[in-house]
Amino acid sequence: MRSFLVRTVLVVILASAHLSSGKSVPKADDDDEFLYGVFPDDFRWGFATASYQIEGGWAEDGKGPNNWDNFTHSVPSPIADGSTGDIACDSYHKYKEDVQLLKNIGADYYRFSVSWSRVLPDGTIPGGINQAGLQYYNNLIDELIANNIEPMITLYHWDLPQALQDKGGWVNEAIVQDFQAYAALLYTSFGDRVKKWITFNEAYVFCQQGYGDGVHAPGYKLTATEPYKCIHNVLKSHALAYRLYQNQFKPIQNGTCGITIDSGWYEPKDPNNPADVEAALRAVTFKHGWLAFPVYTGDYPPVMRQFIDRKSEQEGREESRLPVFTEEWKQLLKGSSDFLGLNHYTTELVESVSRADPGWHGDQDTQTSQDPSWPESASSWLRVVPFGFRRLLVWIKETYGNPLVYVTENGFSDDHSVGLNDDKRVDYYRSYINNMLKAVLKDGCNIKSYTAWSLMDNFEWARGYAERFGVHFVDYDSPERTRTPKKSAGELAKIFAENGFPAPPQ
Ligand code: GBH
Repeated sequence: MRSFLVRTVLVVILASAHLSSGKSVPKADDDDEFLYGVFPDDFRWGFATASYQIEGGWAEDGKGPNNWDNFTHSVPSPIADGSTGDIACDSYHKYKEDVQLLKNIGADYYRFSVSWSRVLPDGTIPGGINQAGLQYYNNLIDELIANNIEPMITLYHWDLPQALQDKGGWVNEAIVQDFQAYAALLYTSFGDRVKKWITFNEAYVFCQQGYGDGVHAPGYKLTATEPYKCIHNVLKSHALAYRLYQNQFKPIQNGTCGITIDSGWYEPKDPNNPADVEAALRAVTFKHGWLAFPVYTGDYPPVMRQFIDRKSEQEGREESRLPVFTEEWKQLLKGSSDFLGLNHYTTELVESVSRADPGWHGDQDTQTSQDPSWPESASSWLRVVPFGFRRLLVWIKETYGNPLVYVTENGFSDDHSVGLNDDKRVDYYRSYINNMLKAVLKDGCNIKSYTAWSLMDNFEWARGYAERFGVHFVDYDSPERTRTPKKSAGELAKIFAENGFPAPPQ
């Protein structure tokens, strides 16, 4: 008993030492070199979209309303251009065309999400299953398979049935059971043909920006505890949905299940200042580790526990704003992902500052910014920093023990004035994919697929249709929502077909 305890304690200390020390990555001298080479033969290429951003058909064939319908319909509009996803790209009617776009580029797979309220109008099984909603996804899946494109499903990409939002959404723990029932319905309905499942897309965004910053649905502002509660319930929901698949579906269906976590890369503003170096490590740990530490170790990162507990105490609170997992939940969480889905777009500089504003931003004691010399996009937050992608991939390798990584999103925004000659997007894809190639060939990262965001221009959340991420141009003025390939579509078709960048002819 005693030696068991000693051993357990030691293992825990060693594991957390390894996990919290995650060295910051030194500057590489080959950052500016273009690496010629190809990915391993089993590497796969694809595109991603999300239900609310492309489908439209918001009130068709029995679909129930969701929190994004409500948010975009509220007055005054919280969306930059006052738009909604009511029609979006009309993919509810045009999915066959979407599949042809994928086929033309030579995509191996398509990552799309299911609109929860389209299949369960009030979010629950007792509230009734909408067969027409299931039929839509069955049709899409069958069309993909008929065209030799593998379906990859995200269960939750931010659109929550309004009936569940009305009960508190992700800050009400009851949602954990609702999500499990929803997951069971999808595994049962589609699992004979779908072998890759992603429970959540970027929980950071809908929890922090939805329940803390208020720029996303449901639009709750300035709450210092809700985003932490939200993530806590998301992690529990993820754990149960993963275990359900692992125990009841995987033995028969043979697929895999994981989670997608977004993270930028964080560079110290002053690399010679140890406080900034530590702050940069804290920033990536608060962003990526918030979700990924529980999934890999069963608990939140030690640095989050330390900072948030201390600040909560200083605020005179009885309890920490960061919730605590019971032993049982830790066990359910630990190892709850067959692969790590990664969404990455940009890099930030981090300064160490002491802050007193309660909440996820202030809790880190950091201030972030971007280098004005980094090339801009149409999105205020997105600058082009290709080497940051490689740094993040190496940090993930070292921090979590070289997990299997699927890059589930990466992309660049411009606006309608750019049209089809999207040279900056071409450069972005070439340089980011090249840095991923370095991560695989030079750094030994275990990355097996790459997903470009996005197949076509779509509803960019709080920015509406003003920012375009697609490799196909969507004409929102035409009732047909005509899709036209941009230059980047041709470039990605070439990279996909050649599996990277084979050496130029000598
Ligand atoms: C991903 O979010 C999403 O998964 C995808 O749906 C989205 O379309 C895509 O990337 C491009 O954004 O300036 O206050 O409006 C990436 C994370 C979330 C970062 C929204 C920028 C906007 C904050 N992005 N956020 S704000």
